[in-house]
Amino acid sequence: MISTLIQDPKNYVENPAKLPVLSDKWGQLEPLASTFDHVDGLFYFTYVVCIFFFVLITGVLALSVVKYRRKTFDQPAASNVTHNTPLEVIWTIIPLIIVMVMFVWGWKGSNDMLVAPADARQYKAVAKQWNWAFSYPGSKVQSYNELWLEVDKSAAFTLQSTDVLHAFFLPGMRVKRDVVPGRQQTAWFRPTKTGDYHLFCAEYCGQDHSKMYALVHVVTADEYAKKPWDVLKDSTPAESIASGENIYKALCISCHSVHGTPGTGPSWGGAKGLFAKDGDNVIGRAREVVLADGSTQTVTVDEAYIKESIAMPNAKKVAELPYRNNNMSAFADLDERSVNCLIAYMKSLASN
Ligand code: HEC
Ligand SMILES: [Cu+2]
Repeated sequence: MISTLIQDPKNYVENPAKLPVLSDKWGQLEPLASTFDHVDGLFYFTYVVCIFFFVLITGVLALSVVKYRRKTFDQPAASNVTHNTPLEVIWTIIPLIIVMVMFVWGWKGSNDMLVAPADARQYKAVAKQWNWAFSYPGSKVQSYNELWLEVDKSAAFTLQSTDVLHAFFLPGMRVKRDVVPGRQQTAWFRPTKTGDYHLFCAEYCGQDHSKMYALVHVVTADEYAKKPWDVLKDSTPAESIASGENIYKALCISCHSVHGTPGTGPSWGGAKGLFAKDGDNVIGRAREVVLADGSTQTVTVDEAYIKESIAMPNAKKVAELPYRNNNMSAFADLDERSVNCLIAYMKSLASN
């Protein structure tokens, strides 16, 4: 599920060389990689209209200021025009026509963007602080911060947020949609070129918003059929630990450290970590937790506590400050194999 490319979300920021380059030409859109060419047409049309009228209006204005200025203090006004009906009709009708062209063009285009074709593949994208999780039709495995799509095949998304406002922005596909908690949004597009594309979160969503990023791979039908996202290795304990570490880096690293350094959430390792070593055994440490009703309780960290902390973080909140006042977004949709890999990784961090 986690590819080898993944995925310390911070990697993308630290290794920009890995990323597709954004168009840096002034005033130009990203190269178009979907069927939504009306966005480009409308954008450049509006752009040209704006430049034309800017030059025309400021030009006439500047010319008049110079040519018809009062040259001596007592020069009388050369003329005293109050209105000009034909001219006023013209400068009302022409802009009206131009604006109607923009309206119809944009209205038709935005209608096309709302309704996905019937043969579109149905994906789900879940946004949370600070990562993206993607579900594929006919596959139980999700991928994180990395998405695979087939070229020339419509992809329809339901968009969900488990915490705050995010936005699903693929500049190359000409798609941008807010992801609103408690509400199901949709978006679709048909990628037309193979390659790697950006998916940014385009709505400020907290401290690591700028690192909330996913890489979108548009691949051929043959490559897509191999399910490149389905690569979770967990057949040996060592593989499970390595996979757990990858998932940690994709989903949890922004709030949890593994060597004792405090973060938004408590560290998984170090003297106050989740597990301690007792000879050859790994045992859970004691935790003071706050229940939903506000009462406190002492628990011993075990698999059930970890699973509950992942799926329902508010059921038992760590009582220690500042963690008690910080929130973790729920990962209720994380599949069981991934959770088991995470637990294997957490246990591998046990120290004396
Ligand atoms: C947005 C920040 C954030 C992210 C991302 C996050 N957590 Fe947390 N986590 C917290 C906070 C804050 C707490 C402490 C408050 C609480 O218990 O809800 C916590 C507590 C926990 C606990 C209980 C820890 C203890 O010491 O008893 C576990 C287990 C846990 N998180 C697992 C995870 C896993 C697994 C992931 C990734 C899949 C993850 N967290 C991602 C913020 C986060
Ligand atoms: Cu976001």
